[in-house]
Amino acid sequence: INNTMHIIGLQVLITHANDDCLCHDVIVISRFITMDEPFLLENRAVLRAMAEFGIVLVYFYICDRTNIFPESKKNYNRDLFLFLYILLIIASALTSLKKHQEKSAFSGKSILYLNRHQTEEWKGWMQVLFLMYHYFGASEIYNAIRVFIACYVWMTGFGNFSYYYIKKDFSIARFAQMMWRLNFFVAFCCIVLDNDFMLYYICPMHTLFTLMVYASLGLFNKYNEIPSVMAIKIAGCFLAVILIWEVPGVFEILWAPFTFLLGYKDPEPSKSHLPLLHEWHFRSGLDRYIWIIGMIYAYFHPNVERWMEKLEESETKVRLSIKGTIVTLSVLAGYLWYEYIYRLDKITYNKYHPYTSWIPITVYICLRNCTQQLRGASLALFAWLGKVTLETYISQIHIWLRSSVPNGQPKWLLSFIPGYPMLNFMLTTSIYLLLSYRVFEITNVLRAAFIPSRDNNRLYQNFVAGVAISVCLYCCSLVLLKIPAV
Ligand SMILES: *[C@@H]1O[C@H](CO)[C@@H](O)[C@H](O)[C@H]1NC(C)=O
Ligand SMILES: *[C@H]1O[C@H](CO)[C@@H](O)[C@H](O)[C@H]1NC(C)=O
Repeated sequence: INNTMHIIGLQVLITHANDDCLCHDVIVISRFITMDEPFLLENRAVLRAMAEFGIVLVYFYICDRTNIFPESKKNYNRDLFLFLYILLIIASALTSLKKHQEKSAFSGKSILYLNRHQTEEWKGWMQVLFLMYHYFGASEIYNAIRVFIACYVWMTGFGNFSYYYIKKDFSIARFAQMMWRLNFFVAFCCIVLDNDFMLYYICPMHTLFTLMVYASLGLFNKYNEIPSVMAIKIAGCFLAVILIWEVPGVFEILWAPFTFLLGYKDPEPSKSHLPLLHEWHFRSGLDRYIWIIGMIYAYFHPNVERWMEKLEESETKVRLSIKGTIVTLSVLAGYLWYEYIYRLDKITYNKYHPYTSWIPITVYICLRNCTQQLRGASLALFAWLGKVTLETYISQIHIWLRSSVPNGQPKWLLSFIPGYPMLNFMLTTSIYLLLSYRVFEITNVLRAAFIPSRDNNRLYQNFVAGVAISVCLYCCSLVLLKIPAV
């Protein structure tokens, strides 16, 4: 009876608290500390996700910052590299080829030519090569990796533009959810492993370009439908990029106040003389234009889709000749790009990259969508991998490869079975993929728990509480760090 009274009392308190909301977080925390059973049961999924996340981070620490598990050297062999990649494609084609029947929104006749499966599959293709490039140290495909990163940034522009343009949802909650998705996991990795944010350069880069898309569409968003306004906005984006990246000195002045966040110092002695912002300048500069290209493609997407639908309905002869021309032109453009740009050495290539990376992207898009069959099919295994690119990107450095020291580039491989490189590859890869996928789910569970979609007041409360708790923890750890020194 006592217990029930207690619970009823609490419940009353909580309903009351919910009314004016102010002390909601305090109540939640006190219920947690007192181990209130209904509370624990009610929030089982969230608590479990938090506990699991903690365990994952401990595992990260053990693998990368202690010497419990040995490390081994990277070893590149083109034959093996290609063998593994092609094997994966074959396995994936045999087991996970999917045909989609999503119809176009306009006439309902032809298959939608840009769908999520395709973009995710595209990410998967690239992610696998990107990861294998790191694992085997395949430095000969450096230029291809630069193109892949450009593709991701292109998709950031494309996806975010389409979303904001069509849904017009510029709400704080939606914005916070996106920032959470991009930065939650990486923030904890930085804290636990004492790394700079820039070690995971993909995250700040995508955050920046997402912010830029958000800003360019969000400002005066009432007028987004007017083509001339949109043209001015796109031109504004180009001008901003030219000003920041092409005019010498502007970049440094603009970003200097953010050095604490975006600075990076490579512990490698040969690179430690570089200015702190060098890495940020280099990485963000490589893909400075491609997000705008992604926005432009997204803007014209409905027109192209309508045009393609007409094409599918036209006479066979006309259709085949138009498609034939497009395919021939794409292949030719791709070949010329490969011959004259891709094959340049790394340093020269990087100079041309910002201005030419749209070529392979456009060629891929044209070829991937050229027939209805191709458009409608995708490999689910690659799409699955494409969904967790962010997590696999971050985790690889610590539980698949090894950097050993704070801020270190992952130069070694994590080795559970010394002497058996292939078996070890299999084992570490399985654990690594499993954990990455789990972290992806955990991020979503926690996001739903901490960022309410419709209640801005709650969101604000959570934000304040989060900042307060972080400051307290930071102070505690500062004190703890001082103790042994005394
Ligand atoms: C916006 O871009 C980020 C970074 O690539 C991505 O994670 C997010 O899903 C995009 N948002 C939408 C709505 O496509
Ligand atoms: C064709 O497919 C890709 C993904 O494979 C997609 O991103 C692209 O937008 C599609 N087509 C066009 C013309 O945009």
